[in-house]
Amino acid sequence: MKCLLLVDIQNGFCSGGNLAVPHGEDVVPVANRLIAEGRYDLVVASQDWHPADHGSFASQHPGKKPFEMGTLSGKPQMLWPDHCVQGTRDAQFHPGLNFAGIDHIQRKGENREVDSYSAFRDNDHAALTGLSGYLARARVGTLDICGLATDYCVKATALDAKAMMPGVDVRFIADASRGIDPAGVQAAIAEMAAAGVRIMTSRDVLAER
Ligand code: VGL
Ligand code: ZN
Repeated sequence: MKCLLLVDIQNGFCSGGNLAVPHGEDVVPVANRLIAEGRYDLVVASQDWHPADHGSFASQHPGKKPFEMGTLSGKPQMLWPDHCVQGTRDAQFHPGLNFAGIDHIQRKGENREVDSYSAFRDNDHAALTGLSGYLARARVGTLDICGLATDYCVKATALDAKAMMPGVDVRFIADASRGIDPAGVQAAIAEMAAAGVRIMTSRDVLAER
């Protein structure tokens, strides 16, 4: 089974969003092409889904500004602008994304005490989202990962896929992803490659027939 995992392609990470990734919306047509022509058996989308008082928000830390480091449950935490609050437009999938082509949605980041970059588990690794069990039950053998943001949620999701799903061929689709910081993107790609994630383009994937 071949699965496409679309990470956080939400308004909040696109232009006009509360935590906009530069050119984030550019992943939408590429994702749609992969959904339509990628011959996937399964398409899963993760959704950052925070309560309004989530502890990763700088607004919850008096005197702190977004993109400063702070602490959350005693651990270092990048503090973000309020984003992807449950039930708001910011948390909705980008309106251009082929929503009807998505088979399963995995929400994350609902516990205010811990952030969850990965679609598989919280950053402290204490609680699983259930995605690894879902993909294992579906007998997924190839997992293609793309979306937003390469240097945070996409990277964490790909590394966890390698760590938690031994034997699964995990691939990162570069042109269907965008990152927050260019240096961070380069480092993230190196880290994923070192962990055994295969770095691909949508062209490579669509040429597999
Ligand atoms: C993300 C920071 C905070 C992401 C989510 O989707 O990459 N980054 N929440
Ligand atoms: Zn978030």
